[in-house]
Amino acid sequence: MTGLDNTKTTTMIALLLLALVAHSSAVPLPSGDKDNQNLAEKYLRRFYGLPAGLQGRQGASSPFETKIKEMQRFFKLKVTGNLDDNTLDLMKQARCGVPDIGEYNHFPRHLKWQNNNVTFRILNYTPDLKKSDVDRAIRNALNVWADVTPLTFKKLHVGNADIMISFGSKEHGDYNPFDGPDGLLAHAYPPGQGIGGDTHFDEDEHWTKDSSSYNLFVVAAHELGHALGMSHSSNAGALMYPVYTYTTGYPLSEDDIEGIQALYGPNPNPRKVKPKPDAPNKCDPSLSFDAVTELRGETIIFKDRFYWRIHPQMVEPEQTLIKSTWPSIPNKVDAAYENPEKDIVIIFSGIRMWALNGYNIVDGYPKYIHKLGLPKTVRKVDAAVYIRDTGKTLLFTEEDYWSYDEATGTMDSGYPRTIEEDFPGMDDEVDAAAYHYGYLYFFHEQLQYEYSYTSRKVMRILRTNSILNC
Ligand SMILES: [Ca+2]
Ligand SMILES: [Ca+2]
Ligand SMILES: [Ca+2]
Ligand SMILES: [Ca+2]
Ligand SMILES: [Zn+2]
Ligand SMILES: [Zn+2]
Repeated sequence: MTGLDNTKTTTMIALLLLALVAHSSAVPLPSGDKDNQNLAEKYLRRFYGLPAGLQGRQGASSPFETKIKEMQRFFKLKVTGNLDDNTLDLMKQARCGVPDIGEYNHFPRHLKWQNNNVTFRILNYTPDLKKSDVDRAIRNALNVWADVTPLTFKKLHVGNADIMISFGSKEHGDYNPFDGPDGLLAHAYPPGQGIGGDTHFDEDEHWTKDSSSYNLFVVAAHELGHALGMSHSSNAGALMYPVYTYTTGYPLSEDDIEGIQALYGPNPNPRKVKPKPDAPNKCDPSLSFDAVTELRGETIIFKDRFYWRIHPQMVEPEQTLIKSTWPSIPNKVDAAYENPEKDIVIIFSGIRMWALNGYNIVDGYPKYIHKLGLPKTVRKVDAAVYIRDTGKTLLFTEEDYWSYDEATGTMDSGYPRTIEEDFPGMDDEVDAAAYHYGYLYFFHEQLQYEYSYTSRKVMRILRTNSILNC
């Protein structure tokens, strides 16, 4: 504090405080809320065309509320018009820089290349990867689209190509700046002259060929979709979903294929591709579950490549790709259960199982399910449930079930027994099972059976998706 006496310091702090007070809006917000509000406005300006300038923050039908509702509709969140936790969480996720809503996209719709032979050129390389890895990621990303269309891609080394690909950070020459690490990952322009088709990656990201950071192939496949004329999809299973999610295997879903073929038609020499199914809809009356478990007070429901997370404090179940949370767990979960005493969740897929502690995979997994004492003839577990009152885990395999003693780590003798005999009133197979306060909940196809463990009978039959607020 040399050169400043105490009085001066106090005056300066007071002035600073005054300045802060003068800057805050009529309804003061704690600083965290204010940061969130700023983030939300930036997000809605960028992706939903919220007009720039001072916003009427509160009150019905303000532009802010209108835009937040638009975003909530796009992402199939509960449409509250408020900056609730689910909405804010989504705004914080890494994503593509292209706007979500057509009319606010800066470009006319349905642009496509007039010639099916499209050229591309890689102008510079990221230092994050070997040059050959970048070449391969871009080529594979283009092939994803070439597989299902008549398009072909020719690489140029000099001159002007239709799709000019480059890495850059912050302002990088198109007045459409990137933002440093995370947030915006890349953007691309729809087909057309000049900048049309050009595809830019944020060099402030760390690009990888695996799941350790942002995967260049996955992001490139998405961006090149824009470069071919695709816009964003609100289907969380689609490659054109705006939020980054790591996936393996052929990245297009049926929704993406439909979109690109509407522009270019199918491949006259179709290659065999296995499209990813679209995200399951929680209120589909024919919905069945793959697996259900508790996880530290939340309920986790697995279905196809996704899981729903139901938190007691959350209005809407949250749907996420399994791979985006646990890249090493297969896309299909057969069964899962929680042992809350050990604070562990076991996830089964085929003949292997993984253990989670919270959301983290425990070292030493996967292990073979036969380690539990199941015979080698069992190739998968249909459902698993831990009965707190007995310390036993029931494992369902086709029409049988087994009893595993968690304390001794051994399979109880006398098993398997048949589901039909021991659980009268139930179907003879189960998809998923849960246990709460003396009741077992068995899910099979579209139905959920509430079974009293003590009186050994079915008390109620509900729809499977009733636990998803449908
Ligand atoms: Ca171009
Ligand atoms: Ca960024
Ligand atoms: Ca980088
Ligand atoms: Ca199952
Ligand atoms: Zn995008
Ligand atoms: Zn750019």
